[in-house]
Amino acid sequence: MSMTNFVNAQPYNWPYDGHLRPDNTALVIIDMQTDFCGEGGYVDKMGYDISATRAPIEPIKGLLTEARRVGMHVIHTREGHRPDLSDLPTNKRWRSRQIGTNGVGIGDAGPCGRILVRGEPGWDIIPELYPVDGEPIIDKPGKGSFYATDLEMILHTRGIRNLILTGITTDVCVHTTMREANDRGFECVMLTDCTGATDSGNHAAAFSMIKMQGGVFGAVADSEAVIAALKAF
Ligand code: C5J
Repeated sequence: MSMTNFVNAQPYNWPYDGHLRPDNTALVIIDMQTDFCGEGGYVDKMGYDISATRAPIEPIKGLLTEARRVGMHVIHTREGHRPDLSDLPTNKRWRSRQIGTNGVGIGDAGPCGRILVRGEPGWDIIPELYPVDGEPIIDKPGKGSFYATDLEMILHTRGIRNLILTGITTDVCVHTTMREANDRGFECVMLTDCTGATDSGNHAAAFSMIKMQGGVFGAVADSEAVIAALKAF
């Protein structure tokens, strides 16, 4: 007899085939870096309200504890660039200097060090969610977690096919990662309370988009539903 295990999700219970197991599933925590949710970081300096990008910290913490308890894969990502900025497209840098930062953008010095530059304090993952041994960290130069990284190889090597997507920001790096993953055949769910955006309308729209066409990119749930499903293990 084959056991099925689902997360209560929309627009379908996730994963589609009921094969949710700690060994074939990863909790992916995207870009929970000081630059995106800390005081003096990039998002703060742009003038956005960091309470929106800090909101997922506690829900992710709860889910992370449960994921570690059941031995599920946990993968972290960080957006950032080499100190010589050789992997920073000039248009990305130009655009980042346009809004609210007095010309200070990616690669420039800010209160938390050079913005989104690898090795700088603001670039690193916040202490509350810091990875432990055995949890891979994917350093990515773009918004998606697959482009110019070894994430896909790590997922295949570990036999992972289901991805639980969390982190910031909902409409940028988390959504881009979901789209990249979906096109590669990974079965994805994104969690409403474990994500955050700099604009609440964009946060809501990001989830609305996922639910179109029978779940065009996957499914939508919250951490409570995932934790309930993980109680089986
Ligand atoms: C952004 C991200 N918003 N992690 N990055 O520039 O979503």
